[in-house]
Order: sequence, then C-alpha cells, then structure tokens
Amino acid sequence: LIGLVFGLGVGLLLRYAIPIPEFTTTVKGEEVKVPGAEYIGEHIIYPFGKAFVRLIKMLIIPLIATTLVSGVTAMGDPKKLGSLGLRTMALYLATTFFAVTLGLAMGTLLRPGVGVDYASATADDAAAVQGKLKAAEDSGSIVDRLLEIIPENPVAALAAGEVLPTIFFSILVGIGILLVGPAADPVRKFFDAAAEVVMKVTMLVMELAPYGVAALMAWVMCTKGVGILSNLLWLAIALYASCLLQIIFVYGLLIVKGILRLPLKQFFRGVADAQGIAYSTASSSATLPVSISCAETNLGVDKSVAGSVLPLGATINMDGTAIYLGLIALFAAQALGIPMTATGYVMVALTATLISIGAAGIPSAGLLLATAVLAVIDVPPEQAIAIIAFIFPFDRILDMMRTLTNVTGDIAVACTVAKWEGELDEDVFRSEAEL
Ligand code: DAS
Repeated sequence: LIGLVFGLGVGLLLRYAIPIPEFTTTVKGEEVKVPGAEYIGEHIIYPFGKAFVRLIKMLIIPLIATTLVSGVTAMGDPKKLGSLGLRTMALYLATTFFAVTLGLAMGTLLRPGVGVDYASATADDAAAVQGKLKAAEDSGSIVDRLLEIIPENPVAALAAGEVLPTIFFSILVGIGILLVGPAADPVRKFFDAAAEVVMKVTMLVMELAPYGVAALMAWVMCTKGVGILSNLLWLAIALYASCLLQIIFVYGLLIVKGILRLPLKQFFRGVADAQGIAYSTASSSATLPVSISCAETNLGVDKSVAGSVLPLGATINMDGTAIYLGLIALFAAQALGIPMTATGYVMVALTATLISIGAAGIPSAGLLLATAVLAVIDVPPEQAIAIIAFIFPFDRILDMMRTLTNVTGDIAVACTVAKWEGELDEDVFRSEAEL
C-alpha cells in the first residue's frame, strides 16, 4: 500500500505538476518527440517495475510444478483417493467451472478493459497483436489446442514455460507417486521440500513488492494518466460482483441449501472467521489453520475430512482465482482490441480452471499466473507483461476478495464431502457459531 501511494504520488507529480521538457527519441529510424513524463516513465522507471515482474514470472513454473505435485500427493493413500478423493475433485472442478463462467459473463457484461489504450502504445505492438491473431487463426481447431495440453516432451514444456502442459504433467506425477506408495517416498519428500523452498523464494521476491509496486504505479501514471484508474475500478467491480455471486449462489443456495439442506445463516457465520483471515492475509495457505478450525468447530466437519479436503483445497481449489483469470483475459482482449471467439472463450475457461489448480495459496498467485491465460488468447509476451505490470499495484485489493472466495469454496466443499461420507455433525452445524 505504501508503494502504491508513493508510486501514485511520484507518477502524478511527474505527469501533472513538474514541467518536464519533451525528449526526442527515434522509433524505427524516425525522430519523434515524447512528453518528458512519458519518457521518464517508460525508460527510467518502468525497468525497475519490469525487473520485479520478471522476478515473479521466473517463479511461475517452479511454483506450479512443486506445489501441484505436493498438493496431489497430500491426498494421502490412493485408497482414500477413491470415494473421498474423487468426490472432492469432482466438486472442486464443478465449483471452479461455475466460477470461471461467472467471471467470463461479468467481464463480457461490464467490459472493464474497454478504453485502455494499449494497442496504440506503438505501431509495432499493434502489428504484433495482429500478427499473433493471424497465427492464432492458423493454430488449428479447439481440438488441436486441447491436445497441446499433453506435452510430447515434459522437460521441454517446463523449460519453455508452457503452463498447461506443466500442470497436466505435475498432476500425473503426483498420481504416480500416490500409486507407487512408500517406495516413492523420496520423490514425494523431494517435492514437498521443493514446494517449501519455492514458496520461500516467492516470499523473498514479494518482499520487494513495495518497490516494484511503486515503480509500476509511477510508470502507469506517467504513461497512461489518471484516466486509466477507471478501468481498474471496473475490473475490481467485476471481480467483487462475481465473487459475491459465487459465494451466495454456488456455495449458499446450490451447496448449503440445495445439497446439504442446512441453514445458510449458520454456514456464513461458521465461515466468517476464516473469511476475515483470508481477506486480511490474501493467502489461502496462511488461512488454512483457521479454515480447518471453522469447519470442525463451527460446522461439524469431522477431522478426517477437514484434515484432507481443506489442505488440498487450499492448494488446488481456487474459485476466486479462476474468476479473476477469466476477467484478466477479457480485460486484456478488450484493452488490446483482440476479438474473443467462441474457441477463445472455451480455451480461457479451460485454462483458467486448470491454472487455478496450479496457483499456490500465497498473495498475488493468481496474477502471477495470468500470463498463461493471456498466452491462450495470443497476447504478445511484452504486452502481457505490461498488462500484469499495470494491474499489479492494485492486485492486493483484488487478491483479498478472491482469497476470501477461495477459502469459502474450500469449506463449502469440505461440508459436502463430509455429509456424503457421513462425517458431518449437523447439530454442530445448526448451533450458532461464536463470531
Ligand atoms: N492469494 C491467492 C490465495 O491465497 C489467490 C490469488 O492470488 O488468486 O488464494
């Protein structure tokens, strides 16, 4: 927040208060005059912000590969993978699919990216976007795009930073470890430790967030001006509205009323503490102990279910993040003037669902992985970095709401699985939870 305010101040001063002479620079051999603030923003400030975003992009593949393998093996013994595991996974995928659909619908309705002048940034960017679009049309049918999720060479896919094939391969490795059993313990322990290491490195990088956010915020103000904030406001409105709808309709009416046939009021009182921690920490992992305590103490979920479904959910079930990924894709498409085709919508929905599985339960994980969804609608990498860099300074306020949604979804699924496994004490659920 300090970085955000500081960057906002510096950017506004440079753009509106301090008279800075025009700079002359050459674009494609031609001399062009650039307003001083824009030149300083683009060539002096942005590199610091870009360095921060690159640090984050550096972590994407390691984060997905380690946390996903570790998350899948956290399911415990393959026999548990049976009814409980499959029911849990089926429910996670169902709630996430509803979430992505909600996010895409809201993004289409509110159109938060319209009016962001990215495509006109430079002529060659626009050409790059067109070029990518042409390539996209030639990239074959939806079936070809889906087949691309299966990596012919997983190491090459990891090295190339291809997110979907990495997710696909990581889930298979996790299942393989489970099926091999104790003999695979060294591999399982390696991935558990590697996940911890990568999370720690991510936390280190996030220590730089105030400086990165300040640079990115100042760059946005210098180059785009305050008008751009209205687009971010619409993005926030679209996200908060979609998350509230997901919480009220999917978790409330569909799951608690529809499937559990239990009182809504007690559910929302029961999850309130976990929601408060999720909103303030913006981290599902940090909220996990409170989620487990709320599920057991307030909602009557047996320890055996809470102890397996919730840690898994904190790693692979992120409905708020899935909503966000769908919204970011539409935001970028609208900002860059990339038309969204039906194939585009399907690929974004599938990618957002799969990537929300791979996102770690740490602050801004959802935004870190958004580049993979932007790649699916063929946003040129430089433009993707610019969009992520532009949103990053504001991501915290968005992350708080999507983490609250993620955690609420995890607990709703835990109650349902507990009910189906006959491990839900409905008297505890019905009792008034202490707030
Ligand atoms: N902050 C992530 C979480 O902990 C969610 C996200 O970044 O999208 O759930």
